[in-house]
Amino acid sequence: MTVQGSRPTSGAPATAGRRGRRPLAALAGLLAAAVALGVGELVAATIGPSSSPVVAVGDSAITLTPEAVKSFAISTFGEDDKIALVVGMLVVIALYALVIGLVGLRSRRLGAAGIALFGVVGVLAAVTRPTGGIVDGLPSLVGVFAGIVALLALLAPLQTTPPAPAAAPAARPATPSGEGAATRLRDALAAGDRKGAGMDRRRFFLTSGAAVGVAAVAGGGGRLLQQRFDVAGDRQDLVLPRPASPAPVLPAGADLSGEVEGLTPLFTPNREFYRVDTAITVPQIRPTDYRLALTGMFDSPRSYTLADLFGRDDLVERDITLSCVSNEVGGRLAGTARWLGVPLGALLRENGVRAGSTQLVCRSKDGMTIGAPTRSALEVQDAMLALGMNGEPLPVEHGFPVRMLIPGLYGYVSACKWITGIEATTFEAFDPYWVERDWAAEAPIKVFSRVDTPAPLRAFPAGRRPIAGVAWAQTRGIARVEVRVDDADWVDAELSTQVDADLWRQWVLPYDFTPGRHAVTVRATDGEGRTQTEERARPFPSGATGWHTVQVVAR
Ligand SMILES: Nc1nc2c(c(=O)[nH]1)N[C@H]1C(S)=C(S)[C@@H](COP(=O)(O)O)O[C@H]1N2
Ligand SMILES: [Mo]
Repeated sequence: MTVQGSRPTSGAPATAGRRGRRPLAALAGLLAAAVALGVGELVAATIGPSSSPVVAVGDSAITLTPEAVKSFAISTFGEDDKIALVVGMLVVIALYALVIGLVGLRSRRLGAAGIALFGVVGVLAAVTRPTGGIVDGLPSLVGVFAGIVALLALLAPLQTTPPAPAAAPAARPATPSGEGAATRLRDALAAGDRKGAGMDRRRFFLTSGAAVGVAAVAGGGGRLLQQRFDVAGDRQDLVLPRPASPAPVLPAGADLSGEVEGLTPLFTPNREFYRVDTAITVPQIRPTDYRLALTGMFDSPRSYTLADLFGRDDLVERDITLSCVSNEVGGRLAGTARWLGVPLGALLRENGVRAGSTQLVCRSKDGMTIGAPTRSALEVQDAMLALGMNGEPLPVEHGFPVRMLIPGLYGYVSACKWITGIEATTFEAFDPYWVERDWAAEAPIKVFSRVDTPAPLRAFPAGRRPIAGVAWAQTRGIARVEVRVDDADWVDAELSTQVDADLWRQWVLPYDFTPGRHAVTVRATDGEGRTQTEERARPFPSGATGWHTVQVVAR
């Protein structure tokens, strides 16, 4: 390292200044983006959380993302897939903004155009969402306007010299010749640049401080104000009606999780229930605003308020396991709850659903479309429009105030959350969201089993301990679960008492583990005698298959 090198000769300040401006220009881009996003949040507070530029772009990103990437996101980030998406988006925006700042240093017009482009993306995303309207573009529009103003205000102090003379010295070879240095000095002086760097640092940092303030106050305030759309309070105030038909009493031995550590309990607490949907902001529906409209192939379709549904005298309470088509072998995208709801078949019949309808297209507040077979909706026992989950109104993330459930079908073809419409139609007439993305139009649940304990690769003392897990095949039930350790023969596990074919069953097999590594494999057979196939298949397009094997270590 040379001390001389770090302190350039007299001719260099203009060059160094120009270089010194670059990081500041990049910072200007970043701050301008922050102002744009912050102001966008503030305006979104007047329209609704889903008009927020970040949310709108994120929603569109989810819609446009190829299924392979989405499956990867679900299996990698699980419930945090949306957080991962938003963080990823913010990183991309930040990088883009840094570049815009640098571009803006060369040409303010291009810089402004760069931010405007970013706004166009936001506006397009917001207005083209399935439930988007023209006003939803406003937050992006106003945000971008504020962002451009901020960018220009931040770049101005970096460009106190007219561009031409400032650029000229830098273009010259940086020879330490007296002639070049003199010219540069003259240029700099002519430009009225007393610091020799062509910028006003003090003003830049003052403006930056103001930009940070605007971004933080508008963004933070906007987020706070958006909370007025939250319906958590309204949900708290609701009192669930009593079912005309309560859930059957659980038989003894229905839940073995108290006896076996690590075994999945029969009922999944609401807070732990898996969540899969495309909503970055959870749709908020006020109970008093709620309407369910039946349309299409009905003789006398009507619409229902939440009070209509709550006030019915045919409400049922049932225990049902729900599972996701994206569940991998051994996966945890399944849960069991005690649901309270309106029998779906009765509701459809009283509206005169026509015999020609093969598909019910369910629409949700967030614009999702889920297509369920009309026949299943009519004939599957305990298919319902659920209002309650484990004794509470549906949690907001799980579809408040109303969702559909049809035992025996994966969630993406039956379990529409935040449901606001049911259109009776045919499979030929309409491809719902997932089918448009090439998932199977009809998707009955495949028989599935999972080892919960011993946990993979966590060593335990050799000797006797239970191997245990769950298995499910809704509507058909589980008839048998077999376990194989290493290359030994299959052994039947003991099953928890069956509650109903729509619920999963726990299974337990006490086993004497010798020291060392062991491979534990499970396979289940459903009530119709179908045993899980060993053949591995990915979740796409109609559900994963294959035996779950865990590698365990006894010491
Ligand atoms: N409105 C809406 N409903 C939806 C979805 C969605 O993305 N949007 N996802 C479906 C899928 S794929 C599944 S597996 C279940 C999951 O329900 P849960 O989040 O309550 O577990 O909801 C279904 N209903
Ligand atoms: Mo799903």
